[in-house]
Amino acid sequence: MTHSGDVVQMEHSWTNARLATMIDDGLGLIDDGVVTAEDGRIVYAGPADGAPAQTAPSTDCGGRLITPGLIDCHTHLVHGGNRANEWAMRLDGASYEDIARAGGGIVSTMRATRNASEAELIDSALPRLDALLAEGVTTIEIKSGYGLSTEDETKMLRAARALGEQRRVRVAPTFLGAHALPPEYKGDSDAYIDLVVDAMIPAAAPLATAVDAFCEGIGFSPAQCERVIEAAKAHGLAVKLHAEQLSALHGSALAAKHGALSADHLEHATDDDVRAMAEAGTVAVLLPGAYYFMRETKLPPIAAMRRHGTRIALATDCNPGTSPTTSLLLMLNMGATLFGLTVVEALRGVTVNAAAALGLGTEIGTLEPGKACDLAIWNVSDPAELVYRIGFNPLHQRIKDGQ
Ligand code: DI6
Ligand code: FE
Repeated sequence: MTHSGDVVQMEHSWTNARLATMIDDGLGLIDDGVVTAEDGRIVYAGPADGAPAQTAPSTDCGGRLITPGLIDCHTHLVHGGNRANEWAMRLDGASYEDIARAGGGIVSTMRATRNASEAELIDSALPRLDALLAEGVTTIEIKSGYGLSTEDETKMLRAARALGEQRRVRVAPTFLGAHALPPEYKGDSDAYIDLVVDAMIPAAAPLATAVDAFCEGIGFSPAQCERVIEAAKAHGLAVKLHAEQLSALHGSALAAKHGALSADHLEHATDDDVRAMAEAGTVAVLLPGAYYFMRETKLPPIAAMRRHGTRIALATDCNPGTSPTTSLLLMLNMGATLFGLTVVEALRGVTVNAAAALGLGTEIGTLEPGKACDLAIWNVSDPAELVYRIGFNPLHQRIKDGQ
């Protein structure tokens, strides 16, 4: 049948494929597998010998591996400018905190973001988005947090949503007004949190699905973040938190207490923090790109996460200050090399657990009937190859909603 000029098959099958369904606890591998989609939804994903009779058009995958489309569940993809100059300063010996206190850091990106129009923000984000899509990403979370005024935060969220219209990608927009204190507040962070709670969250609520905050010594205190969380919940928005990146303020336990979807970074999280997260079902989003780029040495407590059963996701944290990467495949490798994740943990971290970190666990993240037919088809047959390579992209084809 035909939709708006494009020829769209209502039903389609991908045959002769190795499936990594991500069902249950492992990769859910099926050797001679078939995926069938109808109207953008998976109707069958399983062994060829159990597949319904093939009447629909099909694609022979030649033994290639099919995973769920990859999910980058933590990005700051939309922002003005870049901070290559500050990176040069850091290479000359300045610390991230030194630069932030001297008016650089997040605030320098704030200025560039405020000075950009919505169209300019979209244009500058598109090449970054395209780089992620070229690696099989079909869903991306995009945070605001560099506008730091009601007008500029909502501009960022509109730009994030527009990216989802300009490309075939699902965008989960997150409001991160409590990212940094804008200079016009002259150190009065409580007054800024008043603005976030009273004006910004109500304005952002129709544009975002979640609210995040930077719970950190150079960000906002746990008490301030709790005010933001409560306002988010009052507006029916999900909650996420940047926590335990630079210090142990136990924001991750606070996130768990409020049933947050995720707490992210977590290098300084304690055993109690990650136990609370496991009990609440709050996903631990690990960001090895930031760990690497900041030359962090404190490892997130992976052993404790395994012991308590905390779900682990991996994301790029794509941002101009601490993780200027647009490669989720590189994060798979860094999650393994730097954090010691297994192939199963790394791949579940960019599929099923990343879906949970966005509250989209019933919609995406596994190959099973009823979910959106978002697929990444790879020129490999062994899933370990996706975690093993450094700077090589074996994507064969990306399918979003069955197309
Ligand atoms: N943690 C991060 O790693 C980024 N934001 C945050 O809260 C850094 C953002 C930046 O430096 O621009
Ligand atoms: Fe971040």
